[in-house]
Amino acid sequence: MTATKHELLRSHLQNLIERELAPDERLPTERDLAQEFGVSRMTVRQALERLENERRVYRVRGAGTFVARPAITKSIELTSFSDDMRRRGLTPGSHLRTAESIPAGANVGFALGLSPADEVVHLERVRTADGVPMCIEHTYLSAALVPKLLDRPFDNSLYDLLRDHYHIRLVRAEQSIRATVLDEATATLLQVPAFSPALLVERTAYDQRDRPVERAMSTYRGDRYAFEIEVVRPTTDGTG
Ligand code: 16G
Repeated sequence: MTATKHELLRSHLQNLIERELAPDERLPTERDLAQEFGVSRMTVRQALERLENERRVYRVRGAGTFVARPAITKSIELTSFSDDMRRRGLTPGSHLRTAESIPAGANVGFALGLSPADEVVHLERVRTADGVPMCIEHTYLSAALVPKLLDRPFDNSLYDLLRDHYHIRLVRAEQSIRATVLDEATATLLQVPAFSPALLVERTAYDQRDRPVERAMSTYRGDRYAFEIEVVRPTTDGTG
């Protein structure tokens, strides 16, 4: 079966974006593409609009269509504490304070789709960056999904452990971020004055089969942590 003009145009554009052009370089004009592929300008425009909606190109009125920078920022990726610190050029660390198997209770149970009496593994860890405490994490995992987890060492990344030993990859999460102040005990652990501001991030993370696997409450020092959130204005009309 031979490729249609449409398909040829699409794969040509894909090749331009992925291989031939660098970010912020201009694509050929609609007119040139239409001529080259023997299709209408409307067809070219639709193909470009689609790429624009996928945020692989952007258009500047009167100037043309440009290759977008790969739009991945921390905010739209599901990352682990270890990933975040390494990206900042810091060495991640962890002090395990609690590791226990307990009943889920109402809130954690609800988040993980369990009944309150079902067992969860609870870990409390002080997370460090270059040895400096950055965050206190309470993590709850559905015990049935991670048998014998408590027999394993927790010196390193929990997400790596889940992936390597349980074939669980966390692929998406629901997350909320709110401001809080540190009580005295938590402030001591984080080596800051009591009642310092902090960020409380609550996360329910789902695996590749969309099972809720982890409920986590992470309290980050407000003086050392910022969340970057990329916001994108939706494309309202196709006229560029
Ligand atoms: C992040 C997650 C936490 C997860 C941890 C795993 C947030 C708010 N929390 O801190 O849910 O347990 O990473 O990190 O993003 P690890 O793989 O380095 O142990």
